[in-house]
Amino acid sequence: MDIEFVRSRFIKHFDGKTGNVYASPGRINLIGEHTDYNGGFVFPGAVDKGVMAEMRPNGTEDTIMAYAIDLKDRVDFKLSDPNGPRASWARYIYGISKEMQKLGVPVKGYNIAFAGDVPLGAGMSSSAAMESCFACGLNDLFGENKVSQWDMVLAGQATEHNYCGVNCGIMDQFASVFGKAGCLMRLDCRSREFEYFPFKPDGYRLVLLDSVVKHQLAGSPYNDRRNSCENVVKHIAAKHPEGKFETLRDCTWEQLDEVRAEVGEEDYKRAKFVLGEKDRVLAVCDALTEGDYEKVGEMMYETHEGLSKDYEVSCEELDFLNQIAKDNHVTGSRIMGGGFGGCTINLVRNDLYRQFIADAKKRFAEKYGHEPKVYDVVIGDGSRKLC
Ligand code: GAF
Repeated sequence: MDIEFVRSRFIKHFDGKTGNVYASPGRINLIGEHTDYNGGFVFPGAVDKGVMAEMRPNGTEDTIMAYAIDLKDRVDFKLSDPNGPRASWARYIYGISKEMQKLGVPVKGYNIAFAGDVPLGAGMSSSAAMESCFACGLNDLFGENKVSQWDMVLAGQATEHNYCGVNCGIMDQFASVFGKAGCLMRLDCRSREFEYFPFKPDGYRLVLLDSVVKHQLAGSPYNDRRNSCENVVKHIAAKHPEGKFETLRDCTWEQLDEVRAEVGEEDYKRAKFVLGEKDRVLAVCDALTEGDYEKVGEMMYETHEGLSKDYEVSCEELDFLNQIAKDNHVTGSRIMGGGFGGCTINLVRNDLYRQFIADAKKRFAEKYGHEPKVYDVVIGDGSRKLC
């Protein structure tokens, strides 16, 4: 994807004039899944794939003319329309525009054409890439760049909550806005403090295997998982009126055990996964600092097990890809992102890489009739204006 490609479509679909071009990436996450909305830690990085948009004020009060280049779909709508557009991609534009207005940005009518190369439904957060790209553009075109990076992260998250039906955490939008080439970022989702970790594993590489099974987070089991976690916190808080319990981050293993019978086995198992995952992120950061990639890999397998058996966000295809990784002595492998399809992320020794990929393609195709897609991870920069 390059600027000239997006620009040529922008010119063709609107009045021949050019605008400004912005880009934002999708993300990977080494470890720390479903911990963000539980006040825990995550360890993502931006990727070299994302969304690029050309945008230009069109002189109207609040008419947005939007063109999704990849879908060849055009939708025009007014920001004052209380319902907004129906097309799911256009709701991201409507939602982020409304959220930026709430932050005091005087958004007026504009034209926008955008394209992306983050694979859809792969768990690499194409939606956060859209939100942060559009937020970056609106901040620049209408807001004199006064909105902070964190406020843009929160505006993206609010877009998911208020216009797209997904009660997500802040990991994806954070990674897309703050990403830095060559670095993973450890984020404490409660305090919002974060640290860049240069990531260049000597002798290993990260590769994603995309099952091409599509997940659908909206109005879905994702929100159920979040409700389960919140339910456990509510029960623990009721038992300990002296304490302050906002998220599972505030809860101990003992407190979780105390409410096991009353919350039921399903919610218990989900909360158990989250408590373990919080510790695993910190253990992985320590292991990375020591250059102990085998330890990092062990934790990744543990996460997969928990996401599959306790959190129940895996599927047959992802469990199969994980098994293939084990069979090929891959150092670490796990589901990445929200789950219910998408990718596994694999930390693999350079000398095992070729054989692993060949075996995964062969066995997956034999079982499911198509090969998994393979993406070598390149850690790239966050949201930016290109021209
Ligand atoms: C999705 C959500 F959008 C994130 O906030 C996060 O919860 C993730 O699933 C799971 O870690 O990508």
